[in-house]
Amino acid sequence: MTPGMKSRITRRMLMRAAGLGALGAGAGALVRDAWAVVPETRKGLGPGVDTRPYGMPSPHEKEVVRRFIPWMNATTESSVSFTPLHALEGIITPNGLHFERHHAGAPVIAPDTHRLLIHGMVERPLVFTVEDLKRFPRHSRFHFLECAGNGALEWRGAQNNAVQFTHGMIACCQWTGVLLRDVLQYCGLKDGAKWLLCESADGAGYARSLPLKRALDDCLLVFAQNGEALRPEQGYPLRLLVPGCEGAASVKWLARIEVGDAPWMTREETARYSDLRPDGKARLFSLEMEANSVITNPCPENPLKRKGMQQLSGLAWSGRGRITAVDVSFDGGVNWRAARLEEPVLSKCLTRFRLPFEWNGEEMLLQSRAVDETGYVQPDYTTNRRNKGETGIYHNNSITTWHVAGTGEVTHVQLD
Ligand SMILES: Nc1nc2c(c(=O)[nH]1)N[C@H]1C(S)=C(S)[C@@H](COP(=O)(O)O)O[C@H]1N2
Ligand SMILES: [Mo]
Repeated sequence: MTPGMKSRITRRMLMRAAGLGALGAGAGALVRDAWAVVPETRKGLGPGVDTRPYGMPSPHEKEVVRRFIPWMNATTESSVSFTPLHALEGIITPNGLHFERHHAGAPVIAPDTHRLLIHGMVERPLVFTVEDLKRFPRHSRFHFLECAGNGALEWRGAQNNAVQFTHGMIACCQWTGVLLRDVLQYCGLKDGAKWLLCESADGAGYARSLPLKRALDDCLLVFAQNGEALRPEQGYPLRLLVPGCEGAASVKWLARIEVGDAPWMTREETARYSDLRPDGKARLFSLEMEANSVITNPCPENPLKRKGMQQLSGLAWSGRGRITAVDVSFDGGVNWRAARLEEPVLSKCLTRFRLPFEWNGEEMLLQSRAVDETGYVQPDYTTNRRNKGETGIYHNNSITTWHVAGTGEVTHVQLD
């Protein structure tokens, strides 16, 4: 730019150049001296290529971290850390921000000493190294992983004023691995085989029963997430991924698969991860995560800062397939408007929805409601409670309500 051009830059020109004409007042500041805004950093040298062999986010993003709730569990080794959903864009969770749920901490296991034993009702009981498994055909697939306890705080009546805590037990990665089906067929399944026991190498001796039908569908033995090796927290060097199902089924540090004809009824599928109904009976193996959604902007962590155009967005997902629609209400569920679903819209994967709107300081009750390809519609809190009972803490996919005050402040409220 020449000094002569400088004086001719008007606010309208700047906005048009950026394609922001519709934003109205307040979206930018009037420039009087363009030279005054040349960054200081352009005058000096930044750190060289030898300073960060493995890159980290800008120090200005240091608040974007996983967080945990100290009172929730007795120890941090058997606990959960939450994904900062409010600070993320698109549908992929960066590896360092993937929520963690451990029952005995995250062990660091050397890949060359790790083994997977497959035995029980198979023709050929075999022990695999990770290298052995990598010789099967590989697949990379985008899937969410969600703990059945996501939303549990709300079920318990704790009005957590942060989307990180109401919905942060979810993450979404491109997972790379081999099909469990291929490996099981290589071992040869015996007639009558109906269930698997999947057991880990961690201190918890964590184990879950998995219906064989599901194992032969789209389950992956995973060794990579988002293009790099699994993180220790996610089960390095090998984990099971059961797409669309409660996270507890996706056994990390996977070390043993036993094939049998009935479920094992381990602690983690009876005393835990089951839903006690009002009639005294429990829902067991309710594996599929039902359609759910939440608005991440605005949300308690992202209040509205000024009037005018707002960029509402959020996440929707279903363990049963693709999301087909997300509706947004500004008045607590009386009227609904269709949000735009951003591509890609994939099966058993997070879907980003967007809906720009104009805000003039009015109070709002914001809600989102997801619909999946089976026609399932995300329920409101009261309906969901009626179906799943009053005592449970798992499988809460109720519609969430954010109250937006005239100041733009956002709080989590419960509508009956
Ligand atoms: N070996 C082992 N596998 C495990 C667990 C565990 O504690 N140990 N936790 C389970 C639960 S309850 C969930 S929700 C997911 C969490 O996976 P993540 O820590 O990668 O987010 O792992 C599952 N697999
Ligand atoms: Mo979980």
